Amino acid sequence: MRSSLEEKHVSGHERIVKDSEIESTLLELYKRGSRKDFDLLNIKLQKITQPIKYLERTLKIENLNFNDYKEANEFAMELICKKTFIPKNVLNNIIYLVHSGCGIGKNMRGAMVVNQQGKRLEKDKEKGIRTSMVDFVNRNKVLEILKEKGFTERTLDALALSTKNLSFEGMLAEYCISDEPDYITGYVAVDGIYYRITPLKKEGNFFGGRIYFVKNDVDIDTLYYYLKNEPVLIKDIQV
Ligand code: PML
Repeated sequence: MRSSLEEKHVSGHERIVKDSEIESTLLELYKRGSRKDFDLLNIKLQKITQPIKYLERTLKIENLNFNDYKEANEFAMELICKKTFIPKNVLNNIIYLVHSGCGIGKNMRGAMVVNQQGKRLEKDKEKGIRTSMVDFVNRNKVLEILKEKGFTERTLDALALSTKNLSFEGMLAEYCISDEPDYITGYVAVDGIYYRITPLKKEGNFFGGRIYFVKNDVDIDTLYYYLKNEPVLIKDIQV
């Protein structure tokens, strides 16, 4: 589902479901899209013909709170430096990009891809790369568990994306902040853990985005193909 207003993207969502769930899912997607004002809402249905990869469980959630977003970003950078060996000053500049409009004065549509030399590898610097084709075998059950623990539907979607991302052999870590100005919780995914960090961005900031940190020898076409086209279903959650 994609909705827009005056040709500007407003919201998007994707599900992988069985035939028997199509009707109810269409309604869910419509309801989700209509939470925000739009003048165009498209819902597209696509049959999955390729084999589905099943992952046993999500990354494990570690929920962490900090005094302010600067302190939180210091912690986030430590995690990423340790894994990627990108020098701190280089990493700092890369992370600053998603807090300040990605060098193009607006949010990228997808994620930045950065290797261990701190070099950006996206094929298109405005589009970036979008992870899609990922869902839970039983999304409602997982959502219920997360909500009981005080997490949100955003956590559910982000956890699915980051679990697929880190299941790619050449992916080392992911950094994410929301582009919603009042959603200040973000995360770093690394070594099987989803570090859910509050606050990872400054309240009121309209900028946000994702950075995928990859190995130097990553094959960019294989990475794009896996993240965009290979269907992945996750069976269970770790909280
Ligand atoms: C969380 O609540 O676990 C963080 C989710 C970040 C979502 C970023 C986004 O808006 O896509």
